[in-house]
Amino acid sequence: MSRRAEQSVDDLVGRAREGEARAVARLISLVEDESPLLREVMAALVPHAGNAQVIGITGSPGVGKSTSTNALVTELRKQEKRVGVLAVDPSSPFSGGALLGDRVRMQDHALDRDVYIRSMASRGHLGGLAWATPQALRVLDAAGCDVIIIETVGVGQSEVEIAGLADTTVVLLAPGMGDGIQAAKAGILEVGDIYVINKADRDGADQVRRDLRGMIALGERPDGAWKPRIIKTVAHTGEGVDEVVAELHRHRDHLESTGEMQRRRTRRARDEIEAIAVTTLRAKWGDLHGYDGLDALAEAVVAGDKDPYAAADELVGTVSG
Ligand SMILES: Nc1nc2c(ncn2[C@@H]2O[C@H](COP(=O)(O)OP(=O)(O)OP(=O)(O)O)[C@@H](O)[C@H]2O)c(=O)[nH]1
Ligand SMILES: [Mg+2]
Repeated sequence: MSRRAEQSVDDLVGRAREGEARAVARLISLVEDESPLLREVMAALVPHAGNAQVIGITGSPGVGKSTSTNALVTELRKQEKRVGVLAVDPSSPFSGGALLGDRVRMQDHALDRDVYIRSMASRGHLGGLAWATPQALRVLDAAGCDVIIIETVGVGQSEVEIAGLADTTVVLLAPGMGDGIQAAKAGILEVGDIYVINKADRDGADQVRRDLRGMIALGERPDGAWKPRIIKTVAHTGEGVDEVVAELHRHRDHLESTGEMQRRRTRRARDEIEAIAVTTLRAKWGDLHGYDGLDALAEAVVAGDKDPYAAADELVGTVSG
């Protein structure tokens, strides 16, 4: 990279660290656009990252994730924490639409310098969520966020995937949504560090709690392991949200004192390295479509001179070489 580009990346990182929202936005855009500056940006962030507690919020559509995120931000701001929110839509190539509603539900914090809210769509990326989200997390972390909340929009595999990115996973359930069955199906009973029964102002919250408690109790946990608590909240009034925040802090202390934080982060970094490496390889593969050697290999397979595995090995040798 040219000297000028280097200076501007350093400058951007410096301004992001001072809490300038525009600089943070620009850095995340460089991630989303897979900018040629990305490697440089990531290298510049290294000395500043590693402090933030990353919290994943998962749960069925409409369970109250955005409302709860908004309430959590309010509570964390009372403690003067700098907070980042990443709303990730893994299925849509657009950052508008459904995410617009989330913005509205989080608008309490629109003018707060110490709250950074960003919507991200990750479908355009080869590595999807696994690739782009950790890089955006690094930006927010380096920008000085004490806590980063990731909310996924939409359903499916992504809910469990997001748990892989978080230090602490909060699973939201609510009465009247058939959540008991959904929870078991999505495997979120294994990933929850904190369970929240939201919409506790509605009938049936205690029943959901009983069902959930029964299901959690079924899982074996070794001595000294974290025992997830179940907390009832009413997200739009903020009731119970202080308890959730207290539990978030307690979980962070637990992760740090047991070495589990280090283990989770190492596992996450492994996934991240793998996703980047695979993406890099795939990009090289793309270039190989125009590679004459591939035609020659294909002809050899058709002629019966080579089996496809041997041909593929030869090709992989070329790609990695
Ligand atoms: N009665 C009641 N309604 C709530 C509560 N929390 C959220 N809601 C309402 O439930 C609806 C969905 O809330 P959201 O926060 O958008 O839910 P979400 O999980 O983010 O939804 P998606 O992002 O679409 O998956 C909204 O109309 C909220 O006002 C609550 O504690 N009690
Ligand atoms: Mg939402």
